[in-house]
Amino acid sequence: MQTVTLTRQGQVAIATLHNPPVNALSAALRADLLQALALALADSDVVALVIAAQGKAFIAGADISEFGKPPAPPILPDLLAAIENAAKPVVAAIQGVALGGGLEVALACHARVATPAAKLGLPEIKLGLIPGAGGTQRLPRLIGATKAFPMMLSGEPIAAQKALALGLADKLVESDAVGAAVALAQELAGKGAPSKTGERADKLTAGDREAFEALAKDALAKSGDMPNAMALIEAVRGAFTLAPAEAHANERALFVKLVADDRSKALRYAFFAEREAAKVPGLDESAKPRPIARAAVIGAGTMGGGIAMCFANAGIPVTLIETTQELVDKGLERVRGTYGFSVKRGSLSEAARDERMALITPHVGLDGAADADIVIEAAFEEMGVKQEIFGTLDKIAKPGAILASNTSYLDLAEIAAVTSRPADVLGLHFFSPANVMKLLEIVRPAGTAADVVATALWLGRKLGKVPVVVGNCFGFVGNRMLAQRTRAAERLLIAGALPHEVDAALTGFGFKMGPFAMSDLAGNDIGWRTRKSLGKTAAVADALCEAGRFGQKTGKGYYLYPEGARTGERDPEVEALIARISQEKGVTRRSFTADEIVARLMDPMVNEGARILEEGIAARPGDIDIVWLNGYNWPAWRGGPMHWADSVGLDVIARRLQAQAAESGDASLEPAPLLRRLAAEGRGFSSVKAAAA
Ligand code: T1G
Repeated sequence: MQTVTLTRQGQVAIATLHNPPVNALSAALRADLLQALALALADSDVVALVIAAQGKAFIAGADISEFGKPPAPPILPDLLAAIENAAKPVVAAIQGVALGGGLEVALACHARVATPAAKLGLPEIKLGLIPGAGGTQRLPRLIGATKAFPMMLSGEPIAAQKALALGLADKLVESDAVGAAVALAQELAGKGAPSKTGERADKLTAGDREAFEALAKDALAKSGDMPNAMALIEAVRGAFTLAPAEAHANERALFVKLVADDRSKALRYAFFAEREAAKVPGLDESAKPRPIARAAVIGAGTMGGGIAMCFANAGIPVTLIETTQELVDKGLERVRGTYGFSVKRGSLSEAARDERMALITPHVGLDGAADADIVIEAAFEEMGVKQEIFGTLDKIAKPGAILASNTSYLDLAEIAAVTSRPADVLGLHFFSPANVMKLLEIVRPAGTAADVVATALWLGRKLGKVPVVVGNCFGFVGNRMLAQRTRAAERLLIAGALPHEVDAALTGFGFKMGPFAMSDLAGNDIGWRTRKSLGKTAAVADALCEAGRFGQKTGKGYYLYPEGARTGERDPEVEALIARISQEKGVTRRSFTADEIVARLMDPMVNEGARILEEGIAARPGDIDIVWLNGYNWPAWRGGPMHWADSVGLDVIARRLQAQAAESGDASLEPAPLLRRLAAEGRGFSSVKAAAA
């Protein structure tokens, strides 16, 4: 047995799992655990068995990388049946996370001992699945469906203390879970045949069923469009309506169907892509993060305040700097107000709010950054302004301090060039609202030191972000691709589509908002200012701004917002303006289907993604997908633009781009060389291996 060690304490055998890094239930671990169980049951000197684990996790669940491959025996349900039907008591000693199949192993045991560090959960819903090894049966039988169903629907783990209160854990011990489990196992051995969770029925009362059905109805109203929400309800309902064996078979059938569903495949792909993104090819392994005890943020606007909140939320003191007392007070008030919403919603206690506010020190003047280990500039998006700030910071900041800009598309090398320490300069691109959006683009100009990048990766995780290291170019990864979608959306208006049709096509694809509603929300003048600074034009977008139609903040943009409404209404004036521009350009307008709109918006984005890969701006296609999943609300169950492109077929996308390039005369729509090559070879982006940045 490679992954399980069998030892003895008195008459109790102990099977200790060691399958680093998180004891995922690989085929080898399942086989070794079954063998250890058989040895313990066959040994007449052994009266009971404890299942324990080495490392930070008890068991992190099934081995997600095995899904989609033919299941190797013993499949998990069979292993769990062997545990539950054992003639001798089996007790789980849970010292870390017991998730998914890991908790299902513990549920098949006859008792469970946990330490305070343990967390117990069934997160399968987050992978587009449901528990597939008895979780939807044994958990309701142990704690009642009214408690079990919300745990499985949210996928969030619970702490050991709460597990004890629910009856999910039998004992909570400060440490030595194994010792306590051995004692409990010995005790159970003297009480005859062990009681099987899967056969308990005392919690599944009529009242529990009624309460569960009410929760199920509410869940369907909220996420009925996800197949696994419905499957979870059907599986749990089986605990009330079917005999145990049938109910387990019903759960398994529902689970196996979901494993094959493209939405689950996309979520499982994203799980690994997010972890891969943290590995920067070519980054010096010996580079260690610099200590970050104090931060400073320059600019107390929406972004600066949000970034300061990220540090305060992570317990890192931060100085929030502005040019005048009035501006810094205003910025601090905005932060206090944002925390106030969380307190009102009940997601933050008043004490926690006060603690976090106390970590944010307002200050007027850049000298406030003198003692910071990292300074993040979030000032006006103009190169001159940024260079002036960095030139001054260079004289104020202490040696070794990292100087970062939150710029969303400007050249970090040009910013670094005005300092005497370019190796300490990089981009930390947060996404608005900075205290909410997960994505952090770590923009790495050529001269940035390896330990500065390592520090940024560490800081990203410390702030609870999803960090992705990207190269230094206009718009980096996300905004560079977004610019393509924005141009495509403008082209569609001129070719014949209307704003509400384009927006509806994207919300139908799974986005929360379409490009025009989003632009009205953010302010059409932002893009207008950028285009003017770059000497670019967009006929419809410019015409709206010239008419003062900046969006919600002016009551009208692509849509009308009567009396400050948050949802726009179609505006005949805008539609007449668009038709007039088409005419001026000699374009005969035509209608577009939702599928055509999606293709015309997404294909140019994917094409830009291919160029980004060719230039080494992103190390791998998965990094691009993680950027879009965490920074732009790309629908999670579609896996990101590059994963989506593979699902469409790169040959299809290449052909559509060629047709668009011919139709529009815009050569930039021709397929990028990488896209063309992969299409010709019948490959997908998933076959592209990571390249050193
Ligand atoms: N399978 C395979 N690999 C896994 C894994 C898993 N379940 N969990 C983690 N890893 C790898 C991960 O890819 C990374 O690899 C390394 O372990 C460290 O992970 C039948 C069907 C446990 C809280 O959804 O939530 O059971 O990059 O960086 O931040 O009903 O990993 O080092 O090569 O995340 O300390 C249900 C998923 C599965 C839990 C640890 N279980 N894992 O977090 O480390 S489905 C889950 C996590 C299932 C049953 C169903 C976290 C963690 P590498 P990490 P971490």
